[in-house]
Amino acid sequence: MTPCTFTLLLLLLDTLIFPEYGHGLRGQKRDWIIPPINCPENDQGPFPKNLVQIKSNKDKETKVFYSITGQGADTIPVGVFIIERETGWLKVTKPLDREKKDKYVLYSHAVSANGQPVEDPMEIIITVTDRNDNAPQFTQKVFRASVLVGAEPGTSVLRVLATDADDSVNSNGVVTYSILSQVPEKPQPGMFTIDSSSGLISVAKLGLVAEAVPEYTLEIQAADQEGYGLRDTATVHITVQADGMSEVGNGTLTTHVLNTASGLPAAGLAVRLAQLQEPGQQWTELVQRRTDVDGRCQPLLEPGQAKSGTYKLHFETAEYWQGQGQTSFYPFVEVVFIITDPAQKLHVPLLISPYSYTTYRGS
Ligand SMILES: [Ca+2]
Ligand SMILES: [Ca+2]
Repeated sequence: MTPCTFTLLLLLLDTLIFPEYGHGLRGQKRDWIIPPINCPENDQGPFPKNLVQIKSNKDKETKVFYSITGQGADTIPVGVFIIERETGWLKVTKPLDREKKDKYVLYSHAVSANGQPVEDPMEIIITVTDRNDNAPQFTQKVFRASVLVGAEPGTSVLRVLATDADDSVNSNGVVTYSILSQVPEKPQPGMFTIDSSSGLISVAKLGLVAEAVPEYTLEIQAADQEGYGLRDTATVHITVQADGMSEVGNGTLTTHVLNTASGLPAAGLAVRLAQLQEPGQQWTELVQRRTDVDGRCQPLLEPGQAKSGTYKLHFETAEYWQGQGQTSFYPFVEVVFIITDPAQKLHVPLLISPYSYTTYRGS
């Protein structure tokens, strides 16, 4: 019988015997494998609860007393594990939480009545085994995204994320995503799909028309245990966006923001539109937007909404650069302009770098 199967057998009997050395077999000590003791988390007791009985074969010759040291025994967290001095029963005193600590390393000691060690200290590893005691959690309750009108199937819209504190080695901590509902179900259900493992939402079918359905609302789910365990839901609002400047109607005010340092659209940048209340110096905020992955957002003024007057576009540039891991010379950028002809469409873009910005009047 190999030492390994020997100790395994001893564990099945709930007893862990100090390995015996000697017998002329040099190096045998290193070959001994003490298998970890499994202790499920969140056990409801009653406590203290027996885990394993530690035993020294020296007890045939002399009275043996047992003790344990290590994390969870005599160092913080003290007293999670105790051992009965005379019987050697190792016990756990309270429910464990794998998500806080998944392994304890203890040492068991055996001494004789006069306090002399009768064995070398034996390492005992207690592995806290997982239970599915955490539901997945979406990082946001509400997600927003936009997609261009007529987008082809396969076009990426947004990646959502849910986390689960349980063990990702088993299915307790692995999240499966799905779409529960789509409102409205026009022109048909299933316009979007979600990758069950990555959380990437993409267009599934042709037929996204802004005039017909300007916004879709999806109810999405994240569930553990292959999609059948604990779950969380979130809402995704997807705006169907007219294609840039070309399809924006007359009288609308639009913007886009370009990061000239990277040459890429500036996504996630907060934009606010305010109008000057004349006569006077009072600004009235009209609308707030956030740029999408294309650096664009829904029109700030819809057709027919614009009136003659003085307007101000406020761009939260510092927040954007912070998000890029950079600092900006400008805490924000404000562009003030006058609308004289409300029927004329107006496009006011902003090109930014950490130390400069440019704007112009487009159409
Ligand atoms: Ca879980
Ligand atoms: Ca758990």
